[in-house]
Amino acid sequence: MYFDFIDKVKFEGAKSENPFAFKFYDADRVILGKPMKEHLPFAMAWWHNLGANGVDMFGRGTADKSFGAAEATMEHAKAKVDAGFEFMQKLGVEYFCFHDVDLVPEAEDIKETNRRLDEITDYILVKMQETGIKCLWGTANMFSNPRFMNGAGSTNSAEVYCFAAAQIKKALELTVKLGGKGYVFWGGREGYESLLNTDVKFEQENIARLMKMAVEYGRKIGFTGDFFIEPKPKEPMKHQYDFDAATAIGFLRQYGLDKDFKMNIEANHATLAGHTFQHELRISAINGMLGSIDANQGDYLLGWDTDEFPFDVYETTMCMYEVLKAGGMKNGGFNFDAKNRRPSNTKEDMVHAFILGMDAFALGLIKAAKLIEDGRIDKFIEKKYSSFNEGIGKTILDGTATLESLAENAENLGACTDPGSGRQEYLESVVNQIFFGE
Ligand code: XLS
Ligand code: CA
Ligand code: CA
Repeated sequence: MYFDFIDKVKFEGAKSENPFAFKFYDADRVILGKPMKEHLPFAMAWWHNLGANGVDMFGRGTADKSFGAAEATMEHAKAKVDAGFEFMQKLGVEYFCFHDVDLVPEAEDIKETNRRLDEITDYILVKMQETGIKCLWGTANMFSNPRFMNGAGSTNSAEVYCFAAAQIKKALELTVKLGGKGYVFWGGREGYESLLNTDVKFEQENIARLMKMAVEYGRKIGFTGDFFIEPKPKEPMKHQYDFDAATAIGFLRQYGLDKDFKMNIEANHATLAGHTFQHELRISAINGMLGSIDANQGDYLLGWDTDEFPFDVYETTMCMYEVLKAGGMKNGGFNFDAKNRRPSNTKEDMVHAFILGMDAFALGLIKAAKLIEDGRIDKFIEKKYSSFNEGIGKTILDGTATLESLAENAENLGACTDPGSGRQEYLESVVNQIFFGE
């Protein structure tokens, strides 16, 4: 046992001062007809929770993630599985997400890496059967190995491209083996630093070719879930091709990949792109592409990917508002792609972080449901566009209007038309009333 200081973390309510209890996440509480745990399929990110030790460019790690085994060994890989499953069980987290190289130490030879992956996933499968814990999505890490310095799908080297293909092939096989509901393409180093040395068109076409091969192979081996693109505007490259949801959706449509792919939206990536988290979710949802969520938050004072545990309840509320409005996410969940701050370096801190994140999303769910039940925001928006329900507006929507008919109408309207107030401040006060009015 690695987390012997806790039993199963329980819901104790908002007044509880127990640091190892949920204050708001009550798995079986029904909200809008569904228990919280069905609204919120939480997932543990293997890489952060079991791997991130606080190392940064100024200093070594501060947290011990050895789990009692020597690092870079298969014993360590297994200890991570044991610790991960104990952690998920105790927190009531029902899913995990992984990169290939999160699971085992990468060998020099890809055949040996794959053998290790087979061994560890056999071990993981047993744990999954014992606990009922499931895989949300898998992915391939095509950005850490130096061979990917010029990209994976966007590399200049056909040989490196083969390595990328080999990793995707294996990661897809593992995702199918573990019953994963999704397969993620995060852009990694698919981007560029300088146009002086880059053929953008060539690189983007090659990325699309790789994705097409992935879809073909995935479907061939029985992958029925969703492929996801996870947009991010920068970091590690200066320009990442999957800048934001709108860009990624345009790319998928251009290359005929839109039937198989959806978006995996990460909060911190949205803010790096100069958008709100809610904006990225809305753009995905209105295009039928809200696939899954990487649940974290960034820091508005910092221009990089801080991957903090979500704590801002306004943000989680607006996220849940979008998810509820979209009718949930078929193959998606809420993956805590988040890490403890460097000085929060104990096992207790790992537990606090998940309690914080799960409570923040539970509160977001409760408040978003109230906003929807309250109905004032919906009513306002309906009324705002109501001029399109009749008269000249209706002719625009039903397609009978022409530029001439509209122009003629304008000529008869006189000097000025008032479109009506946007009432932003009023609506913001409604949100605060829902938050604090009881
Ligand atoms: C990095 C990404 C990455 C993806 C999975 O910024 O968030 O962790 O989620 O490759
Ligand atoms: Ca992510
Ligand atoms: Ca991130």
